[in-house]
Order: sequence, then structure tokens, then C-alpha cells
Amino acid sequence: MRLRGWAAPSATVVSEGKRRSDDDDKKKSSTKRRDDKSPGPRERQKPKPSPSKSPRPQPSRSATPSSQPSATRSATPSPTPAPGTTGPTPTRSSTPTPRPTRPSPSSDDDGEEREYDSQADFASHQMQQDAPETHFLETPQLSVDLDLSSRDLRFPDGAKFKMWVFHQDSSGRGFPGPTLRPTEKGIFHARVEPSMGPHSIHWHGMEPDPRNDGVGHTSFEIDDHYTYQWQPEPGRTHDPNYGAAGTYFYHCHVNTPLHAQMGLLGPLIIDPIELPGFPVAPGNRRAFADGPEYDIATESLIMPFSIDPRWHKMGHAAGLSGEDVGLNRFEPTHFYITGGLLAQRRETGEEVWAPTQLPINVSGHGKAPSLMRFLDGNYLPNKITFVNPDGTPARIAELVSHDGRPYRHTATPGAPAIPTSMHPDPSAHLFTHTLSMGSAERYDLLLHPPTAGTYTLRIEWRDWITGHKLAHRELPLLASCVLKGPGNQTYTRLGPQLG
Ligand SMILES: [Cu+2]
Repeated sequence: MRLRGWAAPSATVVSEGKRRSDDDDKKKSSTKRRDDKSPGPRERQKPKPSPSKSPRPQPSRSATPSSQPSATRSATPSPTPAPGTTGPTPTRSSTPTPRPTRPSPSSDDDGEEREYDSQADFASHQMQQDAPETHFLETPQLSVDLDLSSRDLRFPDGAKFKMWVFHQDSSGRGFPGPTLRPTEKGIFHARVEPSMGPHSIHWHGMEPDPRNDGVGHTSFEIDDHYTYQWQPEPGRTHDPNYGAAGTYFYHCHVNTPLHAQMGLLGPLIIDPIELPGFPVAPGNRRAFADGPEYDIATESLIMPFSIDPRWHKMGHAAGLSGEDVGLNRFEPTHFYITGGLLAQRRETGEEVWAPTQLPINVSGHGKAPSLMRFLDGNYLPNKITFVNPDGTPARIAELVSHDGRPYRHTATPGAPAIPTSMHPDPSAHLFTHTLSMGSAERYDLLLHPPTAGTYTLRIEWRDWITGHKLAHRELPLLASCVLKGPGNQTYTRLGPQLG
């Protein structure tokens, strides 16, 4: 089986209002060739002491925001046309505009011009830096410290595998990595300090500037530490061209096929800002700024994952010197549904986060629907099916967004792009009982079970070439609703049928 890396998803059920390039990996890492016969040990391009770096040009200001010219704070697109106007198309960019008073990026570029003999040669010689500087450092709204460690982790079936995991001081050293949840508009910092060789963090689906995108090919791999900085773009009412809220993930982008399979990935969820006209009821959140509300208590992440034990015996740089270690063959023998209720994740253990069952809300009985965030975290396509208590297909899943991009009704050019899930015409809503997704793809679904009872989420792993089923796992979904009893007492009903 040949790897495709984190391939970009193919076309989806409806055209989305916007389609940003989601995956630089596709362009850069998917065709890493291992046929380079050139011998010799792997030579990394270590930063060389150079006159341009020592002494390093000193920025003319400190990193404190108060010293910055506020007018040039840049990650928010500007100017902002009012919704519905036909002004010039704003430039979509979360890249800080370089200012002439700053050190130019080249002053930090320690690599020399180099010609590569092959793509394998290119992929094997990524720039490494010990502690690169974060340019245009701002005060963050959310800041996390991520370290990496190697553990033997026990999976739900009792099997143990060596895993490399991201962790925080406050989290356990489990898998997947800590759930990171920045809010739109807020500056986000992630300081990473790899303790076991060069790594990076790629924010899959976000669009930071190249230095903060965590792709070695366009910036650097990190030997010592680096603080990634980016700002998720805030959403606007009924505008398909703005807003970052949704489901993403982060992963190491060094020797990517191996490091991601070893466990260096975690969920990244961008929460929306609150827009005027879109208040949020207590206990709820919106899927995106002008999107539907969901019940926080039953919001879940579901990440299918599979393991090829052979890969978990390899070293950090396996295959990077042109030798063929077999990273073009992914033959998993273990298949897992990881994830669970996001509100109940306790990141304190050294374990695999995996659900045995999930509660979901019955449709229309006082609570907002449950939101399920899917992330295909393995190198195989997954087919997802919802099944009714009686075994028939359950058309209870409503697609609300895909790869962080909301589904919107864009049939009339220039008209407000209303989210399909909030459209007054019921036929605009995207209901399904089944869904296929490729590696790294994400779907956000609202669940609308009509009655209480035990539904089933069935996940199949498919061979990506033949489409043959390799394995399946099932997860019970316990649909219940809260009823008001005498004296306003509430009780939960979990049963076959509601009157
Ligand atoms: Cu890595």
C-alpha cells in the first residue's frame, strides 16, 4: 500500500461557499520518493554561524504590544466591506504584513542556496533551527506549551504500542495529543520544545504565514524551541469568505508519514466569536459564528485510528537518508475509534482517549442537538454509518461543515449565504445516514435522533486502492432526552419510544 500522506479531501456533497487550499502537505510530502540510491549518512543542514546572524539584527522594539503601532495590527483583513456590498474583494490573509523596520526573514535564514538532486534529497535536507525567533510577536489570548514524549501506550483492546505524543505539563501523556481550542480572533501561541530530535507542528487546515505553518519545506524544523503564532480569522454573518471556526488537527511535519502514525497529532478546534444577532443559550455553543447551536455537554470528537506495528519500531529519521524502510507500505492490524466527549476529557492520564459509548440528545426535546466532530486520523479511508435501534439505516446526521468550512446555501450569487443547517427550507438541510472520508478529512455533524434508544455508529476502514473493507468497529450512541416531571423535576428518559 502506498501512502498518500495527509491527502486533501475530494469534492463533497455540495459546493461550499469557500474552498481554501487546505493542504500544503499534498503538494509537498505526498510523493516523497525513497528511490534515491545516494549513499551516506543523513546530513542535516545545521545552522551555520554566519555574519548575518552574529550579531543578530536587533528588532527596534520589544515584543510588548504596547510598543506596537496599533494601526498595523494585521491579521484581521481590512478594509471590511459591509455584508452584502460589492466592494473590492478583500484580500484574505492571516499573514502579518511585513514592516520595513523589522528584520527581514532572510536575516534568520541560515540555509544556503542548495540544489537538490531529487525529491528524496530535498525531503531529507530540511532546514533545522535550534530556537528560531517568532517574528511580530504579539500578546496571545491563548498560549500553550507542548512537549513531546515517547511512551508505551495501552490501547482499548489491551495491545501496547510505542507512541510518540504531544503533551502539556497539565495534560497526561496520552493519545491523541491535548485538545487545543483557540477562539476566533484571538492570537494563539504554541511553544514547542522537542526533547527527542527535530520536530515541528503543522496546523492542518489553518493558514498561518510560512514560518508558523510548521512545514519544514517552507520554514524550519525545530531542534530546541519555537513559539508558533497565528490568529484564527473571525466569522461574519452569512459571509462564506470569512471565519475559521470548526474542526482541525495539528501534527508533526517532520518525516511526516512516520511521525503522524507514531502519534504526533491532536485535535484542534476553533471556537467562534459571538456575533450580534446570534446569541447563545446557556449550555450551548455555535458550530461557527452564524451557525447552529449545539449542546456542549454532548459534543464529541471521533477519530478513527489504525496501527501498523512494524512502523512503531522505527527510528525518528527512518527513511530520510534515501534507504527504503518500507514507509510506502501501511498495513495496519489494529483499528480503533479514539476520542469521546470533549467536555469530559480528562487530560491527566497516560492512556488512549477512547469512548465505549456516547450520549446524544433526542431531537426536539428541549436540548440543542449533539455535535459530532469527525477526524480521519489514519492513512485509510473511513466509511461511517449510523444505524437505528432496529438495525435499519438511521438518517439522523446533518452535515454542518467540512474541513472547517461551513456548508452554506450559495445558490443565489450575492444573496446572504445562510448556513444550510439554518435554512428555512428543510430541503436545504444535508441529512445522511452514511459518509465516506479520506485521510485527514474532517466533518462536523449535528445528530437528530427522533426517539430515545440505542443507535449505533459503525466505522469501517477501507483499503484506499481496492475499497475493500479491512475492519469495522461499532460505538453505541445512547439517545436520551430530559423531561420535566411534577414540580419541575427533571429526569432523563432512555427508552425505545417517546410519546
Ligand atoms: Cu516529529
